[in-house]
Amino acid sequence: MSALTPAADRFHSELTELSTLVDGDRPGWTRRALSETDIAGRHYARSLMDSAGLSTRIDGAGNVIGVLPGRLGGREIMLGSHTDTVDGGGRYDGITGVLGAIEVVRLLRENDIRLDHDLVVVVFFNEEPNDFGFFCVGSRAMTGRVDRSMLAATDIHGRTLASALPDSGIDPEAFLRARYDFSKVAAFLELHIEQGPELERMDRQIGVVETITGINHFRALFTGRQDHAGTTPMDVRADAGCAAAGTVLAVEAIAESGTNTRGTSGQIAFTPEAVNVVTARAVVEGEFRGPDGSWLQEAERRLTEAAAQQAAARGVHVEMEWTTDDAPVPLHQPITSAIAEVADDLGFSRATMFSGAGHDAGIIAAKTQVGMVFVPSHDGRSHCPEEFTELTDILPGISVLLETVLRLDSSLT
Ligand code: HGY
Ligand code: MN
Ligand code: MN
Repeated sequence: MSALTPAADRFHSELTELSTLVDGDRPGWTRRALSETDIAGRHYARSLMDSAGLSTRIDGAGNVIGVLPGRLGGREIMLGSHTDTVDGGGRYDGITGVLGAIEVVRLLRENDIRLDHDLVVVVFFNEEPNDFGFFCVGSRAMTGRVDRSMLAATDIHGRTLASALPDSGIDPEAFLRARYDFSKVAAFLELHIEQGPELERMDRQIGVVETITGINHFRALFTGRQDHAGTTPMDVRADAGCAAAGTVLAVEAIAESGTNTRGTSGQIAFTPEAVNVVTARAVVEGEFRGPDGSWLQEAERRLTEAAAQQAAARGVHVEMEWTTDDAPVPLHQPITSAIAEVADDLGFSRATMFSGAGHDAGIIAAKTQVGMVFVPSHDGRSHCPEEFTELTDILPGISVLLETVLRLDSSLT
């Protein structure tokens, strides 16, 4: 195995370089999709893919796709993750899996190992939620889960996704047609940091993901009446801000009623933003997550009702949109077993896990067999600037990724 040991220094310097391509006006390590820095990040990843020997192209949805041809041709094993981040995010979410996949390609080539399958590496466009209410945008386009109504979705300033995409070099019509032919993909693997505390708590090196959480993402728009904060009596107000606040608390209460369920209102905006004006318009965006699809449907129903009550009690109008409605995704047993076996054979401790984070792997799982390899996150922190994984904790993940590719290459057709 020693010849196939990931090059720690190389990986570390690339991780440093890519993670520091950040938006200087934002906190943390920010490289949001649809921004200049995201373009720079994907450009950098593509240059590494080119120099690793992949033939690269960008599809209609902004996904960077690199191919290392195999001996037999026509059948593929696909690896991938993303390079965009949340606002104020961390250095490891996404890029660990992108750089890990590129490292796998290099190790194969440096050791003159030619796979039977073509090895395809994908940098998925826009994995994190964008301002239009969508996430995993590139993988959805590749799997045909996008439509024209998505292009018409607006951000809080009224700009449409269709008008934002060209700034990232994406033609909206090409976006709708950017389907990938998954009939030739035998398996998909994604390496990722855990983003939670379980592996560290259990003192395990590798997480083998069994299920990826379901995510129901909402946007609630409350329209009330703008009035003077000092002269308008409480009983005649239509305060959109209060209806929004009641909805935020309903999200918390509903999420607390389930097992391993989560509810978060991560974004709220009041218009106008003035301390002495009753709020005319409020927008709350948030989501429910959990391992049980029927609970998510019930949570969706309960929140829609709660928001309607909060609005009606104040003479406020509400429009509730559920922009994504992704059921929990069980990953594929032949692939998860292969990952577990590889981890055991390489002498890494491991655990099977539930992923509370969403991933492109969950979208791709509708089209081919999918497995995910997790490595620990220090203190379980993620989506924050403190997000950290020791290099010595990442390298076992790359080794497992590589060895799983080798095994699947010989066992899958
Ligand atoms: O939001 C998520 O779970 C992921 O990190 N994109
Ligand atoms: Mn993330
Ligand atoms: Mn991620």
